[in-house]
Amino acid sequence: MSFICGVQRIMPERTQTLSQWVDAVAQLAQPERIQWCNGSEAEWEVLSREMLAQGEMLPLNPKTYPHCYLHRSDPTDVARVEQVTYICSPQKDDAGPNNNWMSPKDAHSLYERLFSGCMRNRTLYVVPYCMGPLDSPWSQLGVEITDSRYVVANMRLMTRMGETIQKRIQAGEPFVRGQHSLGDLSPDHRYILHYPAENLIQSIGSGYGGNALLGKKCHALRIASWNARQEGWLAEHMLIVGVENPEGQIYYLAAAFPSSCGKTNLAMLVPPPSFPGWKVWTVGDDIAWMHVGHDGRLWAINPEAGYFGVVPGTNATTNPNAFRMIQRDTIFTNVAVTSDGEPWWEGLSFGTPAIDWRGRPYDPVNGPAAHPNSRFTTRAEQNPAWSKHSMDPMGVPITAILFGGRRAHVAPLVYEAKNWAHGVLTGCALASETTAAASGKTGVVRRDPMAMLPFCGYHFGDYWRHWINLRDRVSQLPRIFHVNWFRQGKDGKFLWPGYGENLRVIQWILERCENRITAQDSPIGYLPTPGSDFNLKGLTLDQGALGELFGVDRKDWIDEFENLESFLLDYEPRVPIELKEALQRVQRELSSQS
Ligand code: OXD
Ligand code: MN
Repeated sequence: MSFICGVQRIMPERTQTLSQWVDAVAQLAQPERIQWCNGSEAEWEVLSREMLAQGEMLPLNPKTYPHCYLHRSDPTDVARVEQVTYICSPQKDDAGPNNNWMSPKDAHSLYERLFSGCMRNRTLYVVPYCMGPLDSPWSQLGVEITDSRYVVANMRLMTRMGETIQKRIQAGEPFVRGQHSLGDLSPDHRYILHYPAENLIQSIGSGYGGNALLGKKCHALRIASWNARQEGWLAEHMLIVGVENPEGQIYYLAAAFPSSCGKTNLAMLVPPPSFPGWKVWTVGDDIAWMHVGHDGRLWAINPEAGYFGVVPGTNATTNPNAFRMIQRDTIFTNVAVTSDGEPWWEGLSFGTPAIDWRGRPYDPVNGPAAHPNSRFTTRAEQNPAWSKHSMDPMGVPITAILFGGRRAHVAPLVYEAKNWAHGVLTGCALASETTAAASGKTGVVRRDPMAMLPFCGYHFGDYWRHWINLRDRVSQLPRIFHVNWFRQGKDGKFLWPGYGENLRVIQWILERCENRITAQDSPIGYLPTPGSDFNLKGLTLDQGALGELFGVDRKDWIDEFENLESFLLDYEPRVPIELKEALQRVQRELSSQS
């Protein structure tokens, strides 16, 4: 146990050294050889040559896409698998209804069975990595053991990886252990097991990013959220973005959206011509670790060093920064290819696919050319909007927290929570239509509190309590807002243009945070007054759009809160009283006005 900047670091006692642990895994998995990865260019040269020779990576057009490669995954292995993702906490109740639970004893014996001999004729790679800036007290070290070269190649881009981390661990720094094998890639033998009390992850049967790059969802969210509760900080599924106004002042926002709902686009937003002098800086596009700073503000670091983003829909208009960033040194997964050997995806806006994501000649009867959850992996520094403050050991101070979902109806464009408990309730009430990032049906509205449903490593009731309690420790609490870029009219068309125009919403949020403007009171929160303080200059919207974008339909909201109330019942008796009071207050106001 140690103290870092007021945080008590709690890591389980470890009796095994790094090499003893690697030896033990090797003894079970029986690899042909073991390779300790040092993160060097020479190592990448060899690895990439082997991957190309084995067909694990295919070259793309070297003239137009230098150092870019395509990886095709097994067609049954294209997304996160929530149904076989487990939290193996000592007590079942601590995992909560939001997680699948397996007892640590059963999980360990399942692991022993599945990992036995699973690396025969393969290489076992040892990948030491750091989540967060190398010199940050908030960063955490980890080691992933894997038999997938694709995983090594992606971990090189997504984390700070290599020899220096290995040395730090060998000198005694605590680390999270991750054991990964492709196994036989059969969905029946696929399991993602987390032991938060042991800082241990075991993943078998999948090579997909969210299941196999263990530094990302498994370590930086599921294990880290458990640690964060014990140590008094937050590990969240949030982008971190800096918004600079023409006066040169930068405000940092953290924003939670469910997977594939535009976090990367918002993090890399390009101000439209109607916002001269404004700049947007990306600190992170997926995960935020937030600590209470000495000044009583909440400070955020991005534990990742790269982006594992959804490709379809990315083009020079929707996300110019991402579009430019992925023109070189990028690994594409499950995109289509043109006859010129260029990557292609739906929404690219030019070119024609010749070969689909499965390697077949493209035929529209087979569905989309690129898989809807096809991805790019790129180093963060390639983003033209990359913020150098991503490297700051103490991170950036957070002015506002945004929660957003993909809601065709009900949720207005933006509203502000009335106080911290109401803000936590607003996050808790987050609901969104499902997307291709997880296996299962898409387009179904599901409750996804704080966009953490697939990622919170413990009981949601305790998690909300942890959020509520933060107000006693953060003297300058961020203000909390809810946004919805996806509202549709009766004809099914989006009412809001989104993308760069979302800066209008952010401007309103920042002006609220600076107490420069007033807002309309409503039971669900404070709303902009269209035509007065909300900047609509130069924007043409469909007729009637404003009324829907800024309106609260009382009947819809009464239903929404009834649904929320019954959702919360599943988490009793651990739902904080403050949340229930905030919920009842909204319900009272909604019904008193009807
Ligand atoms: C992701 C996800 O890959 O949320 O970021 O699924
Ligand atoms: Mn994500």
